[in-house]
Amino acid sequence: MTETNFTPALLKSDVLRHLTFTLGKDAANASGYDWRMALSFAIRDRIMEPWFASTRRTWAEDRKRVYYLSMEFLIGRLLEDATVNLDLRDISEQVMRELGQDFHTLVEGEPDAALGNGGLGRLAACFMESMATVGCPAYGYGIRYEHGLFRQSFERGQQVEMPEDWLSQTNPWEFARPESAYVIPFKGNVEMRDGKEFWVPGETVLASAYDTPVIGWQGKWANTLRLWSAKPTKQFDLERFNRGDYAAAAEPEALARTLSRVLYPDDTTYQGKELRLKQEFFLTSAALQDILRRFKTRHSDLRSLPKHVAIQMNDTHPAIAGPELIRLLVDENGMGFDDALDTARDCLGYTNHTLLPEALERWATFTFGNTLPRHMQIVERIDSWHRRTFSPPHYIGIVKHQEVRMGELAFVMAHKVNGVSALHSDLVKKNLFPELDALHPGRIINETNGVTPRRWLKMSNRPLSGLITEAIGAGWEDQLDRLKELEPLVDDSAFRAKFDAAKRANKIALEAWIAQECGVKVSPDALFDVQVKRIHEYKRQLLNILQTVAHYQRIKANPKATWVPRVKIFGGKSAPGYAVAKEIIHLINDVAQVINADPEVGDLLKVIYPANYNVSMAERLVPAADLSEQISTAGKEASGTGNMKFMMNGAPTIGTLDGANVEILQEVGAENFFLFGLTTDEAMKRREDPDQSRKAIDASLALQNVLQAVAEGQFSPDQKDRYHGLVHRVWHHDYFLVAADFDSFDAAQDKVDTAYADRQAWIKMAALNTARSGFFSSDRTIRSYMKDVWTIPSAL
Ligand code: 26V
Repeated sequence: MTETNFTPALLKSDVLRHLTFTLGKDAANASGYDWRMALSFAIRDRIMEPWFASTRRTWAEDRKRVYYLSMEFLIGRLLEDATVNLDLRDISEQVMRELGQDFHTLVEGEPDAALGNGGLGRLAACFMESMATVGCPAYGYGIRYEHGLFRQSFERGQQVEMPEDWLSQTNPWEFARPESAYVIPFKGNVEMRDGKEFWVPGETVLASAYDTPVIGWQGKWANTLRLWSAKPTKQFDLERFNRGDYAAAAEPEALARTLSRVLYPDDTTYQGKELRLKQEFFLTSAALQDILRRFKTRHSDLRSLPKHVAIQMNDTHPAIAGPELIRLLVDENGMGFDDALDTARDCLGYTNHTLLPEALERWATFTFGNTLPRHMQIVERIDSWHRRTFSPPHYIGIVKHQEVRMGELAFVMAHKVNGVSALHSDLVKKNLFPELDALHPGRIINETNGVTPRRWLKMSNRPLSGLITEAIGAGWEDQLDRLKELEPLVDDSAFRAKFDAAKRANKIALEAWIAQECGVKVSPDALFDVQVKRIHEYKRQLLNILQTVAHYQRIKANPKATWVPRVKIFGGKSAPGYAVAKEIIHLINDVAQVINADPEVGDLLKVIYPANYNVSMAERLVPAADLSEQISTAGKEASGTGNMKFMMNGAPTIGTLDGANVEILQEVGAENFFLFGLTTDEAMKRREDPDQSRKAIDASLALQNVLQAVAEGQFSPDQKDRYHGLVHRVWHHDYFLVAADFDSFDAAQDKVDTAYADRQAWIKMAALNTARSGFFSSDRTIRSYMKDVWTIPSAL
């Protein structure tokens, strides 16, 4: 990069040039959209040099590359992130001010790229940023969904889904690469030709590439996110058109485009939908064809592929990569099956992100064989090869009960399998793949998740990141362990005052936003208690809202007592077909309405649930949080990554011993963490008692009162029996142990109140959370993958 790129004068002239020549607008009548585009293009220009330089170096030094295959990339906005990593954030603000524009307002005009559901997709986005930051040559491969995750609104307290439309505006960050396109085959038959199997597809679509550069911290390295868009192989049926059948002439086009039309919004229950399988193969085949094409421009011996190529499967969604790579090597490149299998496995790694049985992918052999007939044969062959070679004591089948099990397939086809937190990786070994672990000792490893501190601290929390730089100097952004240097300062009252002021500034900003968004006035003196994540029974938003009701009842019983004022903030979407999750959303909104309208309660308790939680909303909420709710049933949350963002931003956790909470507790110390609830082992034991929830309710007067109020319709006066079903489930089918953990959670919340009331002690605890969060940088995670899974050195 040349220093002159960084002068405000040059940036300004580039913005104006783009406004004129790229947007075709006169400054006098340019809209906010036009100005944002002009700035985005001017910033984008400054990414090109590091991007090209990185690519050139990778080629010149013939470096090994990582290919991160993911059905989801939950990116959010890119403009401010790019300015931060190029060190142009403040200059951009200044330049736009001189042009009469408010940087903040412009930035917020950018739609979120919401090409993901939740944790798994956001992790992929953090990994892309960290791979660029640590100089790991990499490509992300995904699908360029026309519609990302749906927009959520509430109508009479209930979730309503609307299509999301991020591409209806120009996306300034992507480059169409129509020259990089691959034919993706489906269906048809396998025929024998000269004693070899030969796939004759029944239909084909074209995968066409769109590239987005991903720039790392300080622009030292940049990688590519390559997203595939489906196009028809046959643009247009000219014969039909000429016959006058205009609608039918466009059919192949319409059919092909459905493939990249929409992101599946259910990340909790697996449904064997053919279109989903086709999407998975579409991504995977396009990526592998692209990888082999790139490899072959330099090398000819495909057996050496693993020396140059590491392919990471983000969950089982791209697990067809095993069979597809074998197919490409055997059918299209003449390699023998056993060599192809070894080659593929030496390239492939598999990350597991969930233990929930209902989320594990299994395809009916009928669907699988119909859609991918050649792969069905290859899967059978992998399966029998595996049994023959390792002769397991018990039957392990990739194909079992007329289903293809994608977890087993991914495991067998990967040289490393990893969980995403210490506890989770243990459970992957002990509960999910015990037999496979015994056959392949050492294959399962742990790679605890992380988050990028550039987006989640530097960019989104300017008051705190400014204070950190003031306190320990610059350079912590890519050496997050340096936050440890803050530790001695927590005993300095001047530092604590500044830390508190930073948090307060964020809370005041959020207060204004809540007023505008929800029409509710909250007090920044209250404790901001935040639970934001997808709505799922195992994440137990129900436990949180029921405890909120208990707290409300106690205030009502004794309104004059001294209460620590709280704002309970919820955020999150439910899968559209997940009825129980939708009921929980309804209940939260109903409870909010009653409590927020109660004059006797006033500022003592407010319940806020802004609609359409997404990455950008997280960037507002996380910095303003006083308390982080991480309250999943032990053994169910693979890792969590929101928990890490809150910790970094100085919000202590109230949480169970689940996922990465275990490691957060370890890092921050028990005195700075509000632990409650059953452990994984205790939870499993507890479920053996069919009467467990009734016993817990019998033992808890508080819970009895809460359940009675909800069941009676105190929060649904317009429909008193609305929550009969929900309350019945807590009594009789409480698999996620809401009742069993209720009193323990309630007591922990009480400790939070007591701790919060001691202002200086609380600020110290909050600051220690930030100071001890260095481990949770995704840079650490990526370096560990590079060493233990990918065997790739840094290019920096
Ligand atoms: C499953 C399915 C089923 C088929 C349809 C679409 C779909 C989409 C996603 C999933 C799997 C979701 C698994 C997931 O998101 N796991 C989360 O991964 C985070 C990153 O490792 C981790 O922090 C969370 O604890 C974990 O729930």
